Amino acid sequence: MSDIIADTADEIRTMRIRGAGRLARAGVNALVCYTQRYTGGTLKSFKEDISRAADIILASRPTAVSLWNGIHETLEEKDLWETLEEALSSVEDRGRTFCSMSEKAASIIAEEGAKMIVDGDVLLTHCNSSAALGIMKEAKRQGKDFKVYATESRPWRQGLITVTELAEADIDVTMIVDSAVRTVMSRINRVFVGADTVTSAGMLINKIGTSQVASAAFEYGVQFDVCTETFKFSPKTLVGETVTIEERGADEVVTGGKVPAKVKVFNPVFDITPSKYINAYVTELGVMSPGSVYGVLASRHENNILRTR
Ligand code: RI2
Repeated sequence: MSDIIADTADEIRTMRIRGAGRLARAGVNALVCYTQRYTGGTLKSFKEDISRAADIILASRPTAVSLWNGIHETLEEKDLWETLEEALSSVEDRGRTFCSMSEKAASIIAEEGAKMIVDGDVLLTHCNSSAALGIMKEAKRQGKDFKVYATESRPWRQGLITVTELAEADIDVTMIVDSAVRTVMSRINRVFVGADTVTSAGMLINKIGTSQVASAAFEYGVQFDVCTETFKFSPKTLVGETVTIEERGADEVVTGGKVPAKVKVFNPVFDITPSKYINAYVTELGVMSPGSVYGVLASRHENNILRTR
């Protein structure tokens, strides 16, 4: 398989490309580049090759449904292709459209979410979500005066990226360790987090620790909002599939990878936040309740609900 497919899959697997939105666009873009460079084959060989390429990209990380949605959107017309030329232009056009819609969604979310921030707000965010940070940067650009607490987000410490980005945007930001969330919650009046996958029942799958942030927010009566493009809504959950939670190696948890003898390490990357803790999903279609997710998915997939697997 070509370098662009293997290299992109490797960059996603090793988290050099990360963040659910970004990795979906990178996976789709790899298929587009592969297609642009495809020479000398037949329609039959292209169909086999692009399916293999898609499988390699999809196997890179299992949880964020944005990648699955992006790849499936790009290859949606596969059964209708009649010539190689038609196949090549379909993949290119659909892939480019997915990436540009995803980027446009991010800027709409930034505008929608920024409306929710008022002067004096004290926000909390977890891990590193480009959707959540886009909202904060837009609110700052509009001149709003607010503060942000950001978790460290062990084991990868993506919180460092978050605080760096916010400080560069001149936003008042304080970093905390993950276990300080309950301690600071009395100072917080709104939580903004990102999403890796949202189920048809409105449950959130996001970075490990998100559900603890949500339950602390619930306990303190703090608004907990999820910032996400609707391509992170999972059509697979419409037909009863559960979401695979990625587990990664012990070396990410134990410094230097040296685990003491007889010690096991469990390193789940994401967790599940029940919909009862979530006030709203801030999306490119507007701000919606967890109960609205089913309707968005059902209307989008009503004709091919059984083909979502
Ligand atoms: P955006 C990240 O996962 C975090 O869980 C973050 O909340 C989510 O993706 C969404 O990120 P990881 O790739 O799409 O760091 O909002 O495991 O950037």
